[in-house]
Amino acid sequence: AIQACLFDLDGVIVDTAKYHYIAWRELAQDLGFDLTPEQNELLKGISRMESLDIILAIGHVTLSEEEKIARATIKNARYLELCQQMKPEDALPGVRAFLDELQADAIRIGLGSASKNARLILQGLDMLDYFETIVDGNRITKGKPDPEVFLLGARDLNAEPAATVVFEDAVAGVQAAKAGGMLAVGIGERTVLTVADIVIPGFENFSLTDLRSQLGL
Ligand code: B16
Ligand code: MG
Repeated sequence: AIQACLFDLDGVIVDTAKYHYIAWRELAQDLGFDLTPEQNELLKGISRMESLDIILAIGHVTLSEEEKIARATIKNARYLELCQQMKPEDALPGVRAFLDELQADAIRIGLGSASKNARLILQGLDMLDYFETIVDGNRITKGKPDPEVFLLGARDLNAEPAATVVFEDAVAGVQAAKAGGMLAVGIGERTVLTVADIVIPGFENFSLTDLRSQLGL
């Protein structure tokens, strides 16, 4: 039986990637190069400072550690400014109904995100109350694809990894779930999320019954 479900935030609960992209692109342009939407894909599920390193490599720019922190701080302030437009109706289609179903079935719910802004975002969506535990970028020492984020979440919820389902849109996140011995539901495309147990386009028209039958549980 499914004991717990752990959700990634960006790309699963809400589309914040578009705001990350605007803020990272401004940082790149300030440094004299552009960032394409395809390059932005590489940053999904990756921590803030690792994302910055990837972007600097794309632009062939080298910065001192101080300068990197300063740039990342400006990027985050801009990102949070953009996130202020976020409203409860910005939760991705079907997510709320799915969480309601889990709650009604007494399946425990947690968040496993690389973001240090996870609480703020959930607050903006008015969805904090769904989550019994939040494991975010402030708590973890190793980013996805390391399983730490989801193992901590399962432990907080007293769930066995093998009875825990992770919902993830990023390749690194699906890998993290599998490395932790969990069931992984990819949100996106099968061609991209190759190691997921099942892949769905989103939560619209997806019920707990569908989850159980597709996982063979
Ligand atoms: P922050 P997730 C990740 O969140 C995003 O996908 C990734 O693009 C972002 O760089 C990372 O959070 C860190 O975010 O700058 O807010 O700490 O998908 O793991 O929920
Ligand atoms: Mg994500």
